[in-house]
Amino acid sequence: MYNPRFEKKAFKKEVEHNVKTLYRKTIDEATPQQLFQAVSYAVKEVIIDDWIATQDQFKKDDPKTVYYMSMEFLMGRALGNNLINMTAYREVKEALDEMGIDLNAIEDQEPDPALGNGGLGRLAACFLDSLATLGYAAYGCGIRYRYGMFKQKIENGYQVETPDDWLKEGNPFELRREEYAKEVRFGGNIRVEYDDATNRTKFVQENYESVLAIPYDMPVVGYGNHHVNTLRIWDAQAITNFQLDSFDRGDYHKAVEQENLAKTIVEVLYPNDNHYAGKELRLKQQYFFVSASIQAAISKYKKSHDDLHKLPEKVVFQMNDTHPTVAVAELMRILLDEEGLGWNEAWDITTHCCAYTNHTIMAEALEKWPIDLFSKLLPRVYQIIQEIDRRFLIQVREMYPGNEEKVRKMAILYNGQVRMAHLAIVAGFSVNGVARLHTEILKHQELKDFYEMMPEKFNNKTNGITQRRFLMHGNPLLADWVTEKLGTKNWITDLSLMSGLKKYADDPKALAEFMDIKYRNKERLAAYILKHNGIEVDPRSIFDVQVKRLHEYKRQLLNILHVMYLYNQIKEHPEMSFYPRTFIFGAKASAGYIRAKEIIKLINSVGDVVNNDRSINGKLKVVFIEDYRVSNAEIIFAAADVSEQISTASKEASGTGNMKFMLNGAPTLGTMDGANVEIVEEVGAENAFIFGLSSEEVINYENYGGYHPQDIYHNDQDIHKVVDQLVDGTYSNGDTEMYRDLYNSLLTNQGGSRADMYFILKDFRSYAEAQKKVEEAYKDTEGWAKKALLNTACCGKFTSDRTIQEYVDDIWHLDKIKVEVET
Ligand code: 26V
Repeated sequence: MYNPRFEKKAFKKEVEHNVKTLYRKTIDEATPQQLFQAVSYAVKEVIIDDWIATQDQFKKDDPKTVYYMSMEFLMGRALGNNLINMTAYREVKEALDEMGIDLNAIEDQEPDPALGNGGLGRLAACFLDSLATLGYAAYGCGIRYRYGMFKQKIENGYQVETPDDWLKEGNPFELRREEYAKEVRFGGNIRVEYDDATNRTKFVQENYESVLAIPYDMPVVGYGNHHVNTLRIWDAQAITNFQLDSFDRGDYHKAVEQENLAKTIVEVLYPNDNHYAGKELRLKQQYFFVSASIQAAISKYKKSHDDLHKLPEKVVFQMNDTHPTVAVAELMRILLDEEGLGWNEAWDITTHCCAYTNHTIMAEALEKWPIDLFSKLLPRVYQIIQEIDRRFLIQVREMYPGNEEKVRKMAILYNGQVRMAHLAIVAGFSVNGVARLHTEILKHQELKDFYEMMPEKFNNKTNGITQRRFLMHGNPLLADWVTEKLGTKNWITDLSLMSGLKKYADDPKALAEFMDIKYRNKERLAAYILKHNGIEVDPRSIFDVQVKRLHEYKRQLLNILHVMYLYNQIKEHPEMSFYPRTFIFGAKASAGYIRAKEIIKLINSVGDVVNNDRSINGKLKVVFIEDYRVSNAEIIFAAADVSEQISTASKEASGTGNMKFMLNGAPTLGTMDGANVEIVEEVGAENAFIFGLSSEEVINYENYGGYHPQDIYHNDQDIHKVVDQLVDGTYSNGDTEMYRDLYNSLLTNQGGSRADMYFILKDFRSYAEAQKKVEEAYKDTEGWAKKALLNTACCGKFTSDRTIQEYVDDIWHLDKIKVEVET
């Protein structure tokens, strides 16, 4: 697709012009960062035209719009992605080449916008990409954190966190939109007034603190369709001019407090993944961006519509987990208190506008706010939740007369807490899980009572990923090969076409080409590892990769214990045949998650011992890639031979890394968990390596008090040895205490949590056998190539384009837009 607006001569001129006006420099004098800025502004220039055209089209067509409400958007770098989606990457690369500028080096100057933790935030980013590509009207609504996900350094094998100052050099793609600012109020008390004129009770919030929410808009460029949606993230600012109630005007303390409130609210992303801590500031963040976003959506609606009853025809709020669930009460508040609607009308509108996605069944991630804290911070919102709860419980009692157990289990307010998931389910018209197995577990275990009472709300939307970033941008060699083999580029927007590659599964030439591309990507990763870790790895070895957040349920510990086992095997049987392996890890641990940090240290310690043992002839290497993030993920997926997806069955809601590996031709070594189940269904069991307990088995053990890891420890010599090596100093320079906690976690019950609650020892043998099968399979070069290619060929289902189309068909019912631009 030729894009005349990136015509080389004009584009070069534009870059030169930008370097001159921004920095008073010539191209030769500019630093790489300055070149990044200059190029980005040149790209933005073109994006803006499409952005305006898209918004004009919205005005004409008045389409239904989805507001994707999320505390996290893990967008990754914008420049390369925008160029890809504007179908200008190649041209711009050439233009810059001619100026002596290397586009890759320029891209590396961009900080990763890391406004998310992991799966949930990256999913939101993939969804925005697909929404724009499919031509739907959508806003991402979130927070413009001053500091995103921390940067991870590994010092002496330990994780050290440093702040992610991502805005330091300025963000060329954002637009500050002061004129759309909204006020958000916290705390104080509610005065009830009777208004004789209207015959209504009024609720007036007094003595509150407030902040001004200022939106920053970032363009979200669709692929090749001139469609540009908006990611709107809110910054907070103190209210200085029209501040303060009259009685405390001049109150210096209050002014300072409001200044601080504004600063702290958006200061930093909570770096927890799957762990709820009940921090007041977190609730402030939630209400802050939710209130601002809902206010903005309503003002926008009212500009061209006069009947709020019809809001559900034009607006849908999708709540990404329970984090934005105050949205339902905030919408009620606006409809009741500001728009003067009655309860029933307001409730009818709200329950047709809000939908909820659940992303985890981990009990420790469920949001339950202490009523005390909640009602103090959000007094009016709390009153509304009380009324929602009161009316809901009447329904429960009607349906289950005399069953007070049901009432207790389902109440929104219970035991001094506000249960956000219950609120989301009661007020939402749709509740979805993120993979088939996950949704089934929700329906029949975690949310059983709700499913029984309102089955029509429940539905599944298996996650997906965008092939634009994770193949076109991350793996250009394979992307070009796919285009050549399929004879079309259409897979870029229709991933089901990948199935056309199946016919090459027995074609030796095609298989060799496929594996040659894999090899070149492994060389690229090997160079990255040498540069960043100083470790030499052999691209001919099997690249066995586990990259994801560090969490016990994801079982990085199982992986590294198995590496320790292999090392023992090689040492004990030096003559044994062993195909060289490189185990690659990447993972951030939440800063306060001690055990996760111990596991990082253990991985690095095992690496130190194994990588420096000359006696094993480099058969085994262990690499921990520092600061795993979107930008290096792209390089890692492209280079992987084996995709480690080894969570305890039932714990990983879906996983999305699994799909990125598959797309890039890496077979899954995994449990029957999350979307792995559907991956195996698509690619065939013979092209994956499945092991371990099933989710039913795990749930059964859990319901009947766990299992006895000691039995395994005492009966399996290899396991015994590996577990003992945690405390015999092998990996800790003789220190027997360094990994004592990990050792104990596997063998002894500990206040409330069972020994080996993630079934690591239970699954160990089965994992080791599956690993053995990987080795055997890899030795058969052509057989392996076939498996790898079939993974790429069968990944069609896992595009986020498919996921989004299902959300549109079943939940959102959006209208498609066609943006017309003259070129
Ligand atoms: C939860 C919490 C709890 C409160 C403190 C901060 C915080 C931050 C994030 C979360 C979200 C945990 C849920 C989550 O990330 N789930 C992941 O969602 C992915 C996308 O659906 C899915 O692929 C992963 O399997 C699932 O773990």
